[in-house]
Amino acid sequence: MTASADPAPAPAPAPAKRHEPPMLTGSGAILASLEKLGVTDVFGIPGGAIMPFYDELMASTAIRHILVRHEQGAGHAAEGYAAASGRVGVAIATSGPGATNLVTAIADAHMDSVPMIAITGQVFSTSMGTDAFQEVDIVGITMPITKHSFLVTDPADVPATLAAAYQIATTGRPGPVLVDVTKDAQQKSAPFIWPPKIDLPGYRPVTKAHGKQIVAAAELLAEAQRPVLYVGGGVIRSEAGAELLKLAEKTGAPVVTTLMARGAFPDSHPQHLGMPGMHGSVPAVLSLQESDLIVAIGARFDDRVTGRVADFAPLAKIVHIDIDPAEIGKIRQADVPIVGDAKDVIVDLIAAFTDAAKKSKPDIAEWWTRLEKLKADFPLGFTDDPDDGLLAPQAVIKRIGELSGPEAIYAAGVGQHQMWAAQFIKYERPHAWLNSGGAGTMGYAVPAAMGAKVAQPDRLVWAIDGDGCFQMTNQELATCTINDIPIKVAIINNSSLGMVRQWQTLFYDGRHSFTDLNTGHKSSTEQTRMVPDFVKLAEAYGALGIRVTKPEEIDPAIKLAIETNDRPVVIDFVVSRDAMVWPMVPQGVGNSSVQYARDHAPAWEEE
Ligand SMILES: Cc1ncc(C[n+]2csc(CCOP(=O)(O)OP(=O)(O)O)c2C)c(N)n1
Repeated sequence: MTASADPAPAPAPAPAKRHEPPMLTGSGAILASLEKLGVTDVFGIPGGAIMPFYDELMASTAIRHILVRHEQGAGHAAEGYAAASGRVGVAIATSGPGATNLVTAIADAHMDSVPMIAITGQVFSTSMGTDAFQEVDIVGITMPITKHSFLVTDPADVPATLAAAYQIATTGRPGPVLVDVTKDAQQKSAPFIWPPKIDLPGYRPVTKAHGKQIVAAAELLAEAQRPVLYVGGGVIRSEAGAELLKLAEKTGAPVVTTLMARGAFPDSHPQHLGMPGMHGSVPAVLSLQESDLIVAIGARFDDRVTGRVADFAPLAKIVHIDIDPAEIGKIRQADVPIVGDAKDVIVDLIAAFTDAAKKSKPDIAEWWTRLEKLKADFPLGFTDDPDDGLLAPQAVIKRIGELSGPEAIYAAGVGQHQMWAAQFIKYERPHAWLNSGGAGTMGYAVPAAMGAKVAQPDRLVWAIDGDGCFQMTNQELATCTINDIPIKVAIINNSSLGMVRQWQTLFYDGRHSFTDLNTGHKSSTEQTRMVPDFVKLAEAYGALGIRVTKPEEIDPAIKLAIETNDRPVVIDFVVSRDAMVWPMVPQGVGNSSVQYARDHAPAWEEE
């Protein structure tokens, strides 16, 4: 046989190796998705309907789970984590009461535009609708308080749903997204397919604003004689602090920062007038009232800022910049509406203003003369030596700020102490001030501080809390001690639900109906039982507890707290119960009648 001239037939090509996606349980897919999204810390509590996921979570080396003591704590911790770092916060709960315990924090995140993912277990899909044990329709309950709520019943849907949840929570106007996963979807397996691109029909947040609108805004700004930059929390969420500083310095306009925006513009800057609104500084409140142009940036004309809307800034034209088109014109008609991301819009506005200012030479010197007079006439102040011989709460808070500095993080509860913390601590950078602005949720401070400390372990983190608020979520001190999260808590203990008491004093003829908490003293001579004893409570939780009753003890206690990092610290500052938050514009009244202090202004005219 001779060899054939024909070449030997080539071997049949091996079938191309198909890359099979790995099979994962739904629980494994939740974990893998979170890891893909770069999540490194989550807060939660297990229970029946979320146990398959917790079983996976135990083995994760990439994700730290912090076992909280109440799901509300998980929610606020996720919020604090997000607000301090700009990253998404994640909270986990079981079905039924676990999920409903998250609701307050979800609503809070929704009001304050906090990027958050809440993952809840749901009963078996076959049991849904049967009033099964621990069944609630958490998707239905949370629909009005989330950007979106998903129900997952098929493990194959887990990756795309979590990718979408992340996208929705963190883009456009940030906010909370809930992902409810049935127990069978957690247990069953499916191929894990990570979506190459997330395309959500109907979800297209606008970030880049319309050029014509920017030019129109710039022209108004160049012509205005009494402009004000009214800055809201959107500037912090959009990381636009540096751009805002440039805009302010370029235009020379005064800046006011809302309760949600403290730190968006440095308090030390000479163009800063402080916080506007119900407890705002007189210069901030009156600058808006007298302004001829308000440039609102990431702010929403909240009723606590506007007072009686019909009387708010009657002479001002409005440029309203917001990423959420639903905010524009909601409360006050905008002359120039601008939908876009604050950072991008400000950059464009600076360029357009530079051009516009060449044509029309802005002159705001007279405006500044007026504003400087307001600043000089109405500085923020307080009575340093209350009649009852107890500590001045404002002095305590001021010293915490001075001794801790601008690099620290301050999370407040809700009430008088919150307003004093907003007024008397100097904020120089975004993400230093965390609070519940929109919902006003008592109990926010301790868990939010815990979350902030997890996100920013190298920063000093204070919870500035009221004796009422502290009693709503103080159980998270156990979480802090066990998980080595050494936060500092300052209880501004006025032995009462102080802010409500203040309203009772002013608007209910001093009838203090059910606002006495019996946690502190009525005066330095009339000492009462303190229930609970916050120092003993702190010690029971493994924290260092300190009580401060005299002015000379304030600094040493704060310094000791700052130096103590092997456990949380709680300082019980026993303060005067009669101290009031000033200035004040009461609800339903025009802002021009801002009252500087109780005896310093004409009587209010209520609606
Ligand atoms: C969950 C919740 N319940 C009730 C209120 C109404 N509220 C607003 S401030 C306040 C008093 C807070 O008291 P405390 O924590 O002692 O702070 P203070 O005003 O004394 O500084 C109350 C009851 C609220 N904001 N949140």
